[in-house]
This record gives sequence, C-alpha cells and structure tokens, in this order.
Amino acid sequence: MPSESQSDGPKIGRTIATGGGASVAEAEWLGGPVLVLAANDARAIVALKGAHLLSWSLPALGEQLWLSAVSRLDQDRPPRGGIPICWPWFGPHPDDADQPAHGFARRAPWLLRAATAEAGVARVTLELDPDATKRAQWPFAAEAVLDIALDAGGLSLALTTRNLGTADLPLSQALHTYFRVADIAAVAVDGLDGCDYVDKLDDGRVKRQAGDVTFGAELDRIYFGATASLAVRDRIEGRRTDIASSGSGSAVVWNPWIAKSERLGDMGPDGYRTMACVETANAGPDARRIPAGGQHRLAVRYTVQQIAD
Ligand code: TA6
Repeated sequence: MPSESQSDGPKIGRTIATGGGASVAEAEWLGGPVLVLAANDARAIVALKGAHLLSWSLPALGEQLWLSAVSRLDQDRPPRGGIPICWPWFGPHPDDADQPAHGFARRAPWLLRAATAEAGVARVTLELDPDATKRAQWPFAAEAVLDIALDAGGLSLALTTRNLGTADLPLSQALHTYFRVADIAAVAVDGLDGCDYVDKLDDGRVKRQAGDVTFGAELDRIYFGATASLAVRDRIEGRRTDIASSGSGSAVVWNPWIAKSERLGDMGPDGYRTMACVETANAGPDARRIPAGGQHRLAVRYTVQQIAD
C-alpha cells in the first residue's frame, strides 16, 4: 500500500522533452528530484539519486514495481524497491566489510546527460557522477551510464560500464528489480528449469533448479548459465512479465520472507507478500573483468502480458 506521500504522486515541474506521444519532465517526489517519463499512458519515475527507477505503471495493468511505503529519497539508505543499481560490486564488498553492500552507485548522484521523446518513446541517459568513484575511494577508474527507454509496450534499461583505467576492471552488478505481485504464494519464475544456482542460504552450495521457481520461505539464489529469457508469472493478477536480457549470464531471485524482512526493517508490514525480486545481473560465477579501455553493457527489457491462469 503506497504511503500518503507516494499516493500524492510526483510534483511535476518543467517538461524537458516532448513529442510523438511521449514526454520527459522534471519533478519532485519522496523528498528528492526525479524524472517522469511518459509514453502514451505508460509512466516511469526515476530518481537522480542512484539513477533509481522507482515506478513503472501501465494503463489498465497499473503499477508493475514494488516500493515500500517507507521509501524516501531524503534519507541515507536507498529506497527499498523499484530497480536499485548494484554497481560496481554485487552483494558484500569482496574484501572490505566497511564498504556498502551492492556498491556505491545506488547511493550516489547521477547526472542527466540526455532526454528525448519521439515516436512514442521517452528516453533518458544518466551518468554516475564521476566524483562518486573518487569519493568512494574505489581504486579503479570507470564510467557508468544508464539508458532508460519507456514505450507503450515495455520498459528497457541498459547499464554500460567503460574501463577508463590502465588495469583490468573487476565488475559485478545487477539491475535489482522488485516486481509487484498480488501474493507471493501464487507467483512462479519461469525459464530457470535445469539451471544451476548458488544458494546463498545454504553456504553458497551450487544446486540445480527443477521446474519453475516458487516461493514458500526466504529464497536468495544466483542462477547462472541460460538466464536470458525469464518470466514472472502472477496467477492472481493474471499477468506474465517477460524479462529479456543481454550482457548477463546470471539472474538473482530473492524474497526475504518474514524474519529477514523484520531484520531489514524497511519492508513494511507483510511487504514480502507482494514482491518478488528477479534481477538481471553479472553476479557470482558471472562476475566480469573489463580490460583497460573496454566496456560492458548489461541490458534488460520488460514486457507484460495478461494471461489466463
Ligand atoms: O539480491 C538479493 C540480495 O543480495 C539479498 O541478499 C538482500 O541483501 C537484498 O539483495 C537486498 O539488499 P539491500 O542491501 O538492498 O538490503
């Protein structure tokens, strides 16, 4: 259930691009600056802090992403929900426990580099503030650019990392998407049957998935191998969200369930019941090394179909 401030919606300001049934506008929401992308009757809201996509709604089908009722942009920790950007490492820092989980990019300012609206597509390009990598005392030089494109049929994101240094760049990352679902007990993730995964709740043991992924307790897995075409199937909503990725050989599936939700403290009451994370990633065995001067593009496109059960 969105909080009062969320149900107020963003306070729209200056339109910065418009045309062809699409637009991009500046706005304020949850205590910070955001951009509102519209394409026909689809809408997306992305915060400049963390390049954090907070909302994606479709006509008739409504809001597609889960965002906790306590999410704010004017507090230290990133909003719980939407699509946090985990970069330049996924999970805990490989060897420094003092570093923030999931990297520093989701806590840092991003700069708007371009905004276009034409032929039914609203598109923004955001760049991680170059000073952020220095402030993080990260011993590498890299550029991170996120492209977001919204059209009536779907939502696309592409995160491109360019190694500006002279040594190889170790990179693990994820588009950490929280999908809104009617009830986690009636949700399945299709496309992972036969796929190996790292079970983060069982000392990282590698196991093999049999059938669709369903949820009945805390689940935290890094699937690796054939993860380029997945789907979240919500039986109660009668909806299938297709997830088509590129530049990714791993997908993280997560639900904190009850005890972990209480430890996290910002899931809201029973929040775990109405969310499922399926994250397009380069994580676990799929972590990458980008050679000096090289680049890597992690991309995903979400489309939604109504389905009979
Ligand atoms: O992607 C799953 C995960 O790595 C879980 O282990 C849990 O930590 C989740 O991310 C959320 O992490 P956060 O740092 O946003 O609380």
